[in-house]
Amino acid sequence: MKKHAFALGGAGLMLGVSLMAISAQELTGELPDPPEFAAQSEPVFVSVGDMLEFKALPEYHEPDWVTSKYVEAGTLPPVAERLPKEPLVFKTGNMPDGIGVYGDTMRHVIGGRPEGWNYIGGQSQGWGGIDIGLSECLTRNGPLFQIKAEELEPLPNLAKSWEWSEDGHELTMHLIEGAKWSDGDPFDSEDLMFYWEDNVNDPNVSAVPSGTGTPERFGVGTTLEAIDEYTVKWTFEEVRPTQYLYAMAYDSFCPGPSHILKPQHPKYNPDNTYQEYKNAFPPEFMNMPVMGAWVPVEYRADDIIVMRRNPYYWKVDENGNQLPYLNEMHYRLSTWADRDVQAVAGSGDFANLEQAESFVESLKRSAEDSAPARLQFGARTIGYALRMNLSANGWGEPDARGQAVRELNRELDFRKAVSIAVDRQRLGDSLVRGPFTAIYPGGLYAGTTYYDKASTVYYPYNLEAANALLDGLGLTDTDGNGIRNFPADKAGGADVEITLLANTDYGTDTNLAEGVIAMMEPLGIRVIANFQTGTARDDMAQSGQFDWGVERQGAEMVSVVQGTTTLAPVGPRTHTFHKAGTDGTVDLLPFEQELVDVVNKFIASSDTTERAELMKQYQKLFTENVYSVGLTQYPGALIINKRFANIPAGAPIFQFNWAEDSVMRERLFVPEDKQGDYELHPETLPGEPGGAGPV
Ligand code: BQZ
Repeated sequence: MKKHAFALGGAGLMLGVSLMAISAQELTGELPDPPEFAAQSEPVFVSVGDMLEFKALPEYHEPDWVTSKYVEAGTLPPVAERLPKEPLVFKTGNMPDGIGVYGDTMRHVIGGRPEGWNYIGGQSQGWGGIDIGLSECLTRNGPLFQIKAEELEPLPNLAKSWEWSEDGHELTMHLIEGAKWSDGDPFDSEDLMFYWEDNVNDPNVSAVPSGTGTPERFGVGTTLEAIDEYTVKWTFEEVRPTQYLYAMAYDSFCPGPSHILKPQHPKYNPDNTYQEYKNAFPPEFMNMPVMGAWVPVEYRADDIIVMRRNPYYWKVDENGNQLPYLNEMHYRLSTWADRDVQAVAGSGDFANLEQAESFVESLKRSAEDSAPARLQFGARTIGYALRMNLSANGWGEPDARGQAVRELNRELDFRKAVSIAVDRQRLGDSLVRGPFTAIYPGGLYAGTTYYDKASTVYYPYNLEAANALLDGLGLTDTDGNGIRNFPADKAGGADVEITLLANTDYGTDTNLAEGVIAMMEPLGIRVIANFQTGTARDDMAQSGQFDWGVERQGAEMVSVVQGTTTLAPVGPRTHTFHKAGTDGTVDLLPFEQELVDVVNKFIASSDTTERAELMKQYQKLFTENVYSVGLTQYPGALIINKRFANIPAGAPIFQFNWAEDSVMRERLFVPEDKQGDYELHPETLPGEPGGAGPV
């Protein structure tokens, strides 16, 4: 066993005294408890029936101007004919400020940019709540933060009810009946089947922009069939896998308008390529039919997207008022950091304060009595990790250097060395000082339902041991330039150079990435920044074109039940940093196979004790094998302009979904005496699909 050590100089590496081989036990340490940080408000826990139900009401109402300008003019059917047989009714008792009034606008500011309106064809609309608002889904998870733990199950939405067969393999789902797209076209099971058959199950379509629209998201071997226009039946290999109900919510089962998408799909229009299908509805295409509360009516590149109320929206309050209360929605096309600034300053209305570098300034300005916005911190549900591409069989088509890096990534001692070379406390402090950040060892977040500290293995900062581990892997600096070299038979014995992918839309992502790059220097590893804007970064991450990536973690690390199939590579395309290679298989490492088995058992189980036990096994496997290198974890804060009413107490910025879903924007309203004059297209409705805009 070679026994070298590297006494670490600032710039280079020097041969020093030898070090004993290091055992795994010596590398572990006591994980410090996160500093105390109490969320500023707690949810009021209720049952689903306290929040909503589906039923016909004796009468319905709409804004007066809709009646006088459209219905009485004969260009729009009466509101009762525009609503489904049994609309979704929000219960007044669950609305903090009760029945609302019509008017006003919510002014979002976002850092993304719209690629187009074909969400199920894989196009992003720029995030920040646009797609969440447009793409109503079979079930709904965001508001689950206020559902009693013992009753936790996805909320009904486009699917108003469902029942399991005796043997637990079949789930019959009943759709809302008589609902319509925003252009008046009926919503029915044809929309679901087009999404399922011609997007999720068509490998030529990367269904939904986050890449989660894959068949395995709903279970290997799962089938879906339409029984009639308002009934579908799922058939699963597992018995009663309630887990998949979470996958039927945003972002992975939100059907698109098949009546205008199908004619563009190559299966129905052989003249079109898949790329032409994906791009058939560019951002300039106005009035895209949606099931959401607002319809895009104006788009100005790099400036703004304006949306107007959907006259066919299928939700009402208990007095029969058709929702939404807000007539208009803005998405100012700016940066994510500007979203925080504008929300605090009052020129914007909403922000998920998620970049820790903005905390102190935002807190200072929101503390003043005159502050236009309310800022409330929630639990620590934002976390970052360094993820390594673990595919060695071609995912992302690496060159020789890239292949050599991936083979290193698959070595536990390499991942351990990288992990213990990261000073997590210093990294967190580099973002913001104070009680916010916590050392995050990877895996499930501390403070969440399935977290178990005793199952969490932590390898604390230990630079000397890190270098010894790399020595043990035969990575020595053979040409004396201060950078270790691959073994001679790998990448021609070149310097160990690793690219690090990060999202330039966020200062936090690139700050953390820069920190990791700096902390790898004493190891004699050259990490090269590969910083890309949001959509490009997302595309590179989803297609495997990366060695390492610093990335904000998904909801699966917070709630486990949301995004469960991304916890391990249970299918060829379900995982974020280990997908199938060119032969269609995922070259799982032994511990990954164990993770897959644990996750599949979790999905197949409805026993809460067993599920908790399985997640302890998951956490131990994940952290002792450094599946990803946890970096830092901190709380987010919801910033919403004070004029809005019906904001649910304790709404987290990120838990089962983002706050744009959780606060239920369709129920928010502004009391008349507080309404601003922000509507850009007052008393107008969306026009014809593809038309010029509001009429
Ligand atoms: C929240 C969110 C709503 C995507 C996006 C963005 C994409 C990712 C992620 C967040 C933005 C905001 O997050 O940062 O606060 O408003 O939109 O969808 O980061 O690049 O691909 O997963 O949700």
